[in-house]
Amino acid sequence: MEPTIARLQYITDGNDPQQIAAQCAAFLENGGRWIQLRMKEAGDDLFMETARFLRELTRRYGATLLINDRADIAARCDADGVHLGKSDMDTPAARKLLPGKIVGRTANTLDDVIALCGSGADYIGLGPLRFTATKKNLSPVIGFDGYENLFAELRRRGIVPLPTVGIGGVTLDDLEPLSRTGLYGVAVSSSITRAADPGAATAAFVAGVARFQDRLSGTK
Ligand code: TZP
Ligand code: MG
Repeated sequence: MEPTIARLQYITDGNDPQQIAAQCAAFLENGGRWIQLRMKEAGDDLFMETARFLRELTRRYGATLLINDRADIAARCDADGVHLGKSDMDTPAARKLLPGKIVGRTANTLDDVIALCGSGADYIGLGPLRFTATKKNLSPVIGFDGYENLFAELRRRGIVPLPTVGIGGVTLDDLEPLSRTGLYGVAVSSSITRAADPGAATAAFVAGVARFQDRLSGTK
């Protein structure tokens, strides 16, 4: 059976387990059901400990937990899958470590998206929409027109993309225009993490995604 890919994905920021736990709890309490644990500067033990904690927490809510970059940590904490960048291990290698789990991949261009279709991955994170300080070594911004043109070109070529979530500086106000482009959903970090009230921000995103759900790809 195909895994269900959430239309709202929360990506953690920073390397402080207490902060991550509090933000993830707020996300889950307000209806979020997909968390990607991204700890770029944590050592293995801290990453593993945080992953195990979030595994317990997400299970209580029936939520999905993905681990960024590290299929080995995903396997050890029994996460639901891994999100891999372009320079990480290939999808077949990840599948060997994580049989039956979700493998997501990053794309920044039309060519990346085309290469990932039929690659065995389950979903694509495509970005950045705009500049964001959350990610170092950011690829060139795609923008709203960029997404629209990219999906139009896929249609022109008769290519049906994997479920593709937009990422990179996504705000609440972006949901409406993004829902017209051909995206399946969004992945958000700072608009929730850095909100004055991450729980209220989550609730607004959950409502926003539901509001524009009919226009998102895969629902037409
Ligand atoms: N990949 C592309 S942009 C990005 C990642 C992980 C960061 C997303 O975070 P934010 O704060 O929503 O821009
Ligand atoms: Mg990566």
